[in-house]
Amino acid sequence: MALTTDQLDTLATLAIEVPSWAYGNSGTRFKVFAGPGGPRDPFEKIDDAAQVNAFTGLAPAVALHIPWDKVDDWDALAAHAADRGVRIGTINSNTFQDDQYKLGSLCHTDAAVRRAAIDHHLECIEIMRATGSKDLKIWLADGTNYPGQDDLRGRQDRLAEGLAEIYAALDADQRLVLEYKFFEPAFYHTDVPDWGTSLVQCLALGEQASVCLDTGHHAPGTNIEFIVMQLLRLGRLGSFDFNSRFYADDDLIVGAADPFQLFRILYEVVRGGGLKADSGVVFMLDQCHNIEKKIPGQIRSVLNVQEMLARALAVDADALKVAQENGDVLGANQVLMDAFYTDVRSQLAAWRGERGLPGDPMAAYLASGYQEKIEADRVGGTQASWGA
Ligand code: PSV
Ligand code: MN
Ligand code: MN
Repeated sequence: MALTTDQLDTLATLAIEVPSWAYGNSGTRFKVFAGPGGPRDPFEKIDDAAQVNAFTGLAPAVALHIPWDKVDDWDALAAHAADRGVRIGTINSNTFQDDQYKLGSLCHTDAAVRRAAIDHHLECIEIMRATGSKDLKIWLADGTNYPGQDDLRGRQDRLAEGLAEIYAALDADQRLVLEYKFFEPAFYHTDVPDWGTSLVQCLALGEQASVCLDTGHHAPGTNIEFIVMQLLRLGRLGSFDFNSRFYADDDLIVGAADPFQLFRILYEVVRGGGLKADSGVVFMLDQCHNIEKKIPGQIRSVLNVQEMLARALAVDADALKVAQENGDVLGANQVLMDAFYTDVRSQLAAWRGERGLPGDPMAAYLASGYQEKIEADRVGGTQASWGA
C-alpha cells in the first residue's frame, strides 16, 4: 500500500512545535545527567531546535517556557529564530516552581498569590505580543494532597475567576489553551484533572479558549483517541503535547512506548479535520531527553509523528465506511490494521529527497558535525529543571 500524491500533499502540511526545554538537561527526581553541549541560553536552544527543522523540514516552531526562557530583548530572540528558519510558538506559563505557589496559584486561597499568578500570565501575553506567538498554554500544578485540605468547589470558582481575567487580556488573534493532568505534583486532587474540566472552563471563557491534550496526562488504559475525536467534534482541541509513557508522566519520545496508540490518535486527527489549517490544532511535543542526546531525540520524535501520520493517512476511508455500514466488524478492523502495518519508510525517504531534505535525517544530522561542535564549544549548559 503506497501513499497517493494527495495523501503526500496532506502529509506536507504537518508542522510540529518543539519545546525549548527538550534541549536543556533534564532528569528525574533522582538525578539530572548533564549532557555535554547543552544550550547556555534561549538563543542556543533556538539554534538546536533549528537543526531539527533543517534536517526534517517538520519543526518550524519552538515553544518557550517562561521564566525558563526569559530574555531581555524579545525582538532579538524572535529575529534570531527567523534567521535560523523557525518561529516562536506557544508560550508556556509556569506557576509551579516558586515558594509562593506551594498551595496553588490561580486556585490559592490567598488573593495576593492569585494576583501574582494572574500577573505572570499577563506578562506571558506581553511576551506573545513581542514574539508573534499566538498561543498561551496554561498548565497548573494546583491541587491538594489530602482530603479536606481545601475546598474543591471554592478552588474551581477561583480558577474560573483567574482564567477570566487572563482571557480578557488576550488580543483577538491570540488563544488560551488549558492543559489538564490527572495527578502530580498533587496526589489527592488536581484542579484541572481531565478534559471535561478543561472544556467546561474553556466554554465559560469563550471562543478563544481550547483544550491542550498532553498524551502523558491520563490514567493508564484511557482511550485517548476518543477524547481527540470529541474535542475535534466540538472545535475545542487547541493543541497536543505529544510524548509517550509506560507508567506515569514519563515524557518519553512520542511513539516510543505505544506506536499503535499514536496511530489511533492521528487517525482521529485525520478523520476529524485536525490537519486543516482552520482547525487551529497545534502539534507540540512535550518531552525530556534524560539519558539520550537531545537533538537526535527530537529528530526521532518528529519523524515518529510524521511516519505514524503517513500510516493514518493511508487508511482506505471508503473501504472503512462500507465495512462499518455493513456491520462488517472484522473487515473494518482489517482496513485500519492494514494501514497501521504499512511500512512507509522508504516512500517517505524518497519523498524527502524530492524536497531537498536528507532521506535519512537522523544519519545526516549525526554526520553533520553539529553535535561535536556544540560539545566542544559550549561549556556549562543550562538545566531545563523539569522532571515531572
Ligand atoms: C506538566 O506535566 C507539563 O506537561 C506541562 O505542559 C508543563 O508546562 C510541562 O510539563 C513542562 O515540561
Ligand atoms: Mn505538557
Ligand atoms: Mn506533563
